[in-house]
Amino acid sequence: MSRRGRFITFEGPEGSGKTTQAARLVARLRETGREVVATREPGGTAVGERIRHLLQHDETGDGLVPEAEALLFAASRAQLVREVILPALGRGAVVVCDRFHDSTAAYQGFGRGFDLAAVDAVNAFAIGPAVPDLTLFLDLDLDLGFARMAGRGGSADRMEREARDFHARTQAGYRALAAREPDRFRTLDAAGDPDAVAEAVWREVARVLG
Ligand code: T5A
Repeated sequence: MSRRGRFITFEGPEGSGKTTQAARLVARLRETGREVVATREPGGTAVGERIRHLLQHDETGDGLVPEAEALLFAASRAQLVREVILPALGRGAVVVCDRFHDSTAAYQGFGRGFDLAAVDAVNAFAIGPAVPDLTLFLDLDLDLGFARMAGRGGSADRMEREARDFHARTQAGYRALAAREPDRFRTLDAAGDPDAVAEAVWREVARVLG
């Protein structure tokens, strides 16, 4: 399938502001008259949302072994790519995704400690040609992120309940991934106020959209 659109992903630790910034970017892009497809991971399709529930909130998920967890994230992604992302890119849309395959590398690769080459292979199988044009890594001090999540209220999901060490490995993993692919990744300081972060996001997106 020919690919005329652009694919932008948001990544980062818990509470770094991905959902907030993805929504702001989508609104600003739509003001330009472009077709914009906003989606998220895990989820974004009927199948993916069922997988999301299992991974995050269903008590059945408490029995998941880490290998099954990694493959379920990949399964949700494989569905999203074929059902939503590739068709949208083929139409020339801008696709904005809140988390994508780098989350599996960071959380399951670095966080759970799986061999990165194996995780890369699973990711490659799941995403096929849907490699992001731009990945915005919102980097934030872990404690600030946890404080934001606490301020938002609600109960923590299965991944959020992981130990701080796990989240520290994940964040270090993101930094390693950004260093590994400097052309695709842009690291943004997520500690600023939402307007400042949104301006930094916009500068990077404008560069990619031309
Ligand atoms: N996961 C996911 C894997 O382990 N492997 C995978 O392959 C994938 C795809 C997904 C979970 O699954 C894991 C990672 C996650 O643990 P989720 O519900 O999608 O779970 O959770 P997150 O992606 O972490 O999203 P969150 O909503 O939890 O955090 P966000 O999106 O980073 O932050 P956001 O925008 O919701 O903001 C959080 C709070 O901070 C405020 C917001 O108003 C909100 O209250 N805020 C700010 N406050 C001050 N200054 C700013 N600049 C702010 N920006 C936002």
